[in-house]
Amino acid sequence: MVVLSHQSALNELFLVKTCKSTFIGVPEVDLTHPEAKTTIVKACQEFGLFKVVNHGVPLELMTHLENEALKFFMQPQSLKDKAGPPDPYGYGSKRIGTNGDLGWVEYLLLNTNPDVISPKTLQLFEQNPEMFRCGVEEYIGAVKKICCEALELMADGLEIVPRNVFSRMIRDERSDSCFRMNRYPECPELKVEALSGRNLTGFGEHTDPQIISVLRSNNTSGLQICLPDGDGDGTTWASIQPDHTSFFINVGDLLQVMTNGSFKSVKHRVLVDSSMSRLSMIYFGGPPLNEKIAPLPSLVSREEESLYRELTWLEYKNAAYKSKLSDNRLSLFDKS
Ligand code: GA4
Repeated sequence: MVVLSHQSALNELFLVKTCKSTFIGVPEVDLTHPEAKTTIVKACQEFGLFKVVNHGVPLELMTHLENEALKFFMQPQSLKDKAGPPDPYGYGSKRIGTNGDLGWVEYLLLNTNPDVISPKTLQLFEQNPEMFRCGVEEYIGAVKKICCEALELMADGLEIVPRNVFSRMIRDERSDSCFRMNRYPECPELKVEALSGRNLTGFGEHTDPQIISVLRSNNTSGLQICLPDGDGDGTTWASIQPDHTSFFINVGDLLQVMTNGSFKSVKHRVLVDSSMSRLSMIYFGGPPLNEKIAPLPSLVSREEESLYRELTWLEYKNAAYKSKLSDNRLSLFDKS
């Protein structure tokens, strides 16, 4: 019999039953294509996710930061722990948020305002903290640009003026956005017979609270989205083919609210691969904390059609951080 070396760690909290899931092709968008606005709107309404190709961000810019992140994660645990626990920013391992969620993941969560890579995190890049800081800043600059272009195309596609109705919140210097680097270590134990038919949860199912998220990962699979039409038991997970040259953009809760439910804040999760580690970097674009969020008047013809009430991002964010990962946070906006 094979003895599992990490059996106690691979406890029920991480293991999920393998359920039927297939790879789906997600809509691909070239932001410079004349039809881009139509494809994006359709994708946001149907899936809440699309893939950005031909974006012009050099692969080296992505791989440079990925390598810096890997250098960080390869350090001894005791060193990494000095950049934690997350408050919510900083280094975290296995614990996600503060309400008992666990995942087979280690991560660095950073606030994106320039001066907020905390000294405790920065000091860990002992050999070259500046290199890391520059890598992060350069990467965020590039991703933020793509994010704003996509948001402007969404406004065009929805025929909303001005077209910066969403992007202005991200461009605002008080924008409360964050950046996350996740490493999902491979788990060879998953191959042993005793665990056949089981998957390991890297990051449990959830929706992103912000406006929009831009993800880039290495070529290890794991990301799954929940499809709108269930197969009877209500949940169908679809795997997303990784593509280290592209970005994946998904709708967040605030964008679902502002579009009055037309765009879907897609439920997603990450499962662990048995033989390859997954490294992902995600930019979460959020508005300033005091920004009032409600369905846009131009998308609601009569008051009764408005599905959500108004909240500030601060109110929503505070409530979100008190919730469990899989909670339905959007219900806080519900009118009824
Ligand atoms: C999900 C999206 C982002 O990763 C995140 C996460 C945050 C965290 O890891 O601290 C949360 C989660 C996320 C939503 C509910 C709360 C807060 C963990 C958690 C259980 C950084 C975010 O903004 O919200």
